[in-house]
Amino acid sequence: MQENIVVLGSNGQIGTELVTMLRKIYGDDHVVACDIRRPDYDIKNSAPFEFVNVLDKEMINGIFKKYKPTQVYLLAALLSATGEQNPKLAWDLNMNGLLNVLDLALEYKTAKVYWPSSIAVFGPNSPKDNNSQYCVMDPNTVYGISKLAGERWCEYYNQKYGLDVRSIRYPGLISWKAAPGGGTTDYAIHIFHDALKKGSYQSFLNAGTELPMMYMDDAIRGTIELMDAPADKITVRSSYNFGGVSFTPEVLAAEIRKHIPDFTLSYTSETDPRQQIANSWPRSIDDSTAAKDWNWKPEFDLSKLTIDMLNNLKK
Ligand code: AKB
Repeated sequence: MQENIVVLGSNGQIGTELVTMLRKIYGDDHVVACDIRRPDYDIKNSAPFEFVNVLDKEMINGIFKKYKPTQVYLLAALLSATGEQNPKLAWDLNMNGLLNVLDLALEYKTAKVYWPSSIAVFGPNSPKDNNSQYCVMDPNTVYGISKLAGERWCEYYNQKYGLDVRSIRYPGLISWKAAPGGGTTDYAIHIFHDALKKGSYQSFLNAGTELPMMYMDDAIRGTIELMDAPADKITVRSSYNFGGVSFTPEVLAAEIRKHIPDFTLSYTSETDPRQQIANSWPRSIDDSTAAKDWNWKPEFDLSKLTIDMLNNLKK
């Protein structure tokens, strides 16, 4: 069957790479990129782009009507750090954007919906290591609260209305193509840019702050593998734990030093508000359910992702 795919929030860190990969698989004309920010390429002579605000239900309705998508990816969101600066907007965008899409997907009988969750669903009383799929979850950021509530809505629409909605709890995503968008894990991207530009980096997270991370290539591959998995293999309709690698700023710096021997790492003298968010998140994730259900296996370890980041940023 020919797929028609709509990606809402296409110009962010994930969307930029997901759209490219989906267009490679399904063809340019079958993947519609939608965002409130216009892309920096020529829209008239390129694959389809639509200006869409996911909070405007009429506007999204127009997209469903025009393209009759078989798959919809909803990526538009405010992340952990920017969410804390504007909690009400974060709740509105992260929650009402999702409900708008779930309702329209039912109305237009969209075959599959994808919506990303995050390790931000865990909180200060969650375990710290190898967090299981189902453990205490008491997020204390508005981003985490909205992601946990969104997961419950996804499962609800699946169980009540039979909507085939799929989701992954992303860790911090490391990539070089598009800038990250206001997260707590963004230091792990900034460090590469500064290592190449200045030979030094000042981290806003403290030494010893270990967090789950993943290279974008793995994240995109895993996302598409989940969407391609047969529906009867999907046992989690809230959101799958998804693991890659875990490291602290100093471990990452030591890896970078293997390629840039003079690279130095320091830390901000004032405690950054993002530290408190990082402290509430786990160090590592148990993703055995994703491995069992749809054969998830990451390919990039710390050494491989460091080499790939540095090689691509040098170009
Ligand atoms: C963030 O730091 O907010 C995101 C995330 C882990 O969801 N990268």
